[in-house]
Amino acid sequence: MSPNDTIAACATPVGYSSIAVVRLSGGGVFEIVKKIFRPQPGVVDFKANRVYFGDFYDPEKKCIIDKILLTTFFAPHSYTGEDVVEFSCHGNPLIVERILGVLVSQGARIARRGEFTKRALLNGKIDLIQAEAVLDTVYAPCEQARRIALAQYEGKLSEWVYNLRARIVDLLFLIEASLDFSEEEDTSLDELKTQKILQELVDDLEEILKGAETGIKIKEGYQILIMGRTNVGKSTLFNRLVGFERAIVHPEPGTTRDYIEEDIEFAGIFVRLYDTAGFFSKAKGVDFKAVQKTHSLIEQADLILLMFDGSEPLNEEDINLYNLTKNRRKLQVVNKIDLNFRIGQNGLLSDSIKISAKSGENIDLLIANIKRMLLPKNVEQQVLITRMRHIEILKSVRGFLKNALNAQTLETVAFELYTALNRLGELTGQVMRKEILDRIFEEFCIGK
Ligand SMILES: Nc1nc2c(ncn2[C@@H]2O[C@H](COP(=O)(O)OP(=O)(O)OP(=O)(O)O)[C@@H](O)[C@H]2O)c(=O)[nH]1
Ligand SMILES: [Mg+2]
Repeated sequence: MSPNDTIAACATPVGYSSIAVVRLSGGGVFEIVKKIFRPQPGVVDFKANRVYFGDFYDPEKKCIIDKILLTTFFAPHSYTGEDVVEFSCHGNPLIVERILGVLVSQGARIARRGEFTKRALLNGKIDLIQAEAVLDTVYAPCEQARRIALAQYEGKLSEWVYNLRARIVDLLFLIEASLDFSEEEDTSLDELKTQKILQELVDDLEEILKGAETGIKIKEGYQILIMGRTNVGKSTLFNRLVGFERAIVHPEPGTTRDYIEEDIEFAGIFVRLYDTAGFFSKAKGVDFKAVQKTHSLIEQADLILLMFDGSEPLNEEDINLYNLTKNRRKLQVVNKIDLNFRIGQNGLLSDSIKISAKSGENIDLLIANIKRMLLPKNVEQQVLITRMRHIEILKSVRGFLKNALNAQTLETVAFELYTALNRLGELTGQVMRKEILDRIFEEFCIGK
């Protein structure tokens, strides 16, 4: 089928809602619109970027399906780069079905997953990184992820890649010139200069790859473990952070056995929070099992909230726990500050945060500290990568540039640089491989 055939899909979720939006894009949009849309009197022709009120009409059954708003976009100034209209109809699945049925009977076909965005890519409206960012914008699980997705959609990461690309091209140009006219002095490239440029490129790649871990975590979620001996108030804090009575809280020690987890967003970060069984070294039977379960989570946690009971003196169990988690990123949290303060002063509590999980006192402070520990300081200014596909490509580009650094001849340097450029092209979509495109657009929903 021609790439310019006309595609239709509902862009809003299936179900009852105040409105639903059906999109139509392609070469035959306005021919179809003329047959199925009856604007209110006075409208003679359609202009770009306007909204028209009128009837959606079924020309075969000769009846009105719904009163709608029609929004117009003319090629190339639309999302897909083609003529596009959006029908805002009442949000009833029956109406949407009828509208799509009429559009198909008038020559459109139902769009495949992500096909609108794919057309935007093929028509040069956006590059592949931006297409992926569209998806990330729709599915961002937290404020930070939304911010990064938007930055990528606006082209921040692409810009970074194009800049790297331009620097490689410049270097190649110098090398080629030097190879072609090696006798002429002013074009000859000295080895030190090549090495210096290559090293700068490698350094920049190292830096962006270093930030990738943060990017992936922001998108996929940080794991935070609440730990402490029995009864210090772990489940009380857990419930407070998740915002409802998820875990049982009880004055008796040993209440929580299996760990409990909830996905939440706080301070703009997406987090999987775990409440665990109270830890004690001489646990037996089912308590021992519970402690083992907690143990299994320590390694994978991005942050441990190690809790202490401020109303009791620090004891051996507390110290054991502190030592057990010594090499992990953690925050000491002294709980129950609404009671008499008996825990005393101890070096290991010197930078602890004092809270009352029960009353909520200082929870804001705790959250601010969690954010400070998880997110790098300048995260808002950083260009972050958030996809394995990007990481893999940039790692391989770094590999080619390192090969170039170690190459013996300028010809080999040039060869490695060409290979690096090719890989970078895959990142932005200048080099397109069908299976990669298919995999990316499979993740989209229909209508996007
Ligand atoms: N006064 C006061 N009591 C608290 C506070 N946090 C928890 N508690 C009480 O301490 C007792 C134990 O709380 P939990 O949240 O069940 O403690 P836990 O650490 O989950 O206990 P286990 O699951 O048994 O290890 C309950 O009676 C809570 O109401 C607090 O900040 N102040
Ligand atoms: Mg508990």
